[in-house]
Amino acid sequence: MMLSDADIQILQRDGFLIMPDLFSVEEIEALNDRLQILKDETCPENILEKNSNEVRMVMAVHQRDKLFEKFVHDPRIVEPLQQIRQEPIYIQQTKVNSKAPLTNDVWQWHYDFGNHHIKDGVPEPLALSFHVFLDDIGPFNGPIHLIPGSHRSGTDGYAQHPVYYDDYTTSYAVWAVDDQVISAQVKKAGQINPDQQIVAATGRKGTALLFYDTTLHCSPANVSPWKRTIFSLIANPVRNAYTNTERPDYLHHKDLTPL
Ligand SMILES: O=C(O)CCC(=O)C(=O)O
Repeated sequence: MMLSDADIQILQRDGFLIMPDLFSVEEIEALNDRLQILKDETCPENILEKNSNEVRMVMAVHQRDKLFEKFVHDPRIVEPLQQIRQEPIYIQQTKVNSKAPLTNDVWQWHYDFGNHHIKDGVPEPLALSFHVFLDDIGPFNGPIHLIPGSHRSGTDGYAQHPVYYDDYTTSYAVWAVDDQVISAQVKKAGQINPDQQIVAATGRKGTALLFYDTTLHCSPANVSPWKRTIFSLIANPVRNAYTNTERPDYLHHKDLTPL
C-alpha cells in the first residue's frame, strides 16, 4: 500500500499522518488474542506500570509471537515506510503500549530521537514510528497527543529540542521535553492553524498513526472505563543504526536484517 501525494504532504507538513481503518477489526482481534498470552508472561519484556501490576509495555512482540512477526511484515506497514525512506530499514523496536481503564500512567512530552540518540547512539533522526490502534481510541482513554509541525526547526531540518531525564513520573524513564518548549511549539502550531494546536490521534481499532522521530508527542492518563492499547513499530535506516549496545535487545533490537 503506497501513500498518496496528499498523505505525504500531510506527513511532511504536520510530522504525522493518521490512516483510519487500515486494518480490519478481525485482524486486530486476532492480535489482541495473542497479546493477552504475552501479557500473562512474567519477563523483563513486560514492563509494569509505576503504581500497579498492570502491564504497561509488552516489548519485542514480533520476536515473541508468530502473528505479530507476520504483522510487522504486512505491506500496509512496510510499503509506506519504504516509500518514505527508500533505503534498507531494520526493526529497531516493536512493542504494545497499554493503558488499563482508569489508570494514571502517562507518557511525558518527548520526541523519540531524544531517546534513540542518547540511549542508543542513533546518529540521525531518521527512524519512523508506525502505530496501529488495537482498541477504539477516543478523547477519554489516553490518546496520543501530537503537536503539528514540531518535527521541523525553521523552514527545514529536523528539530532537536532540548531534553531532560525523567525517571520519576512513570516506570519507563524517558528523555522528556520541558514546558517552555511545548508552549512555544503549540503557539507556533496555532499560528499556522488555530484549530490544530495539539492533535489527539483518535480512531477505531485498526487505525494507524505514522510519525517522524522528531515529532513532539505525549499521552495523558486514561480517565475512562475503557482500555487503550496501541501496537508500535520503530523502523530505522540500516546505515543509521545504533552505535551504543548497552540497552537490552528488547529495547533496541540489534538485528540489522532489512525489513
Ligand atoms: O503509547 C503512548 O501513549 C505513547 C507512546 C510513545 O510516546 C512512544 O512509544 O514513544
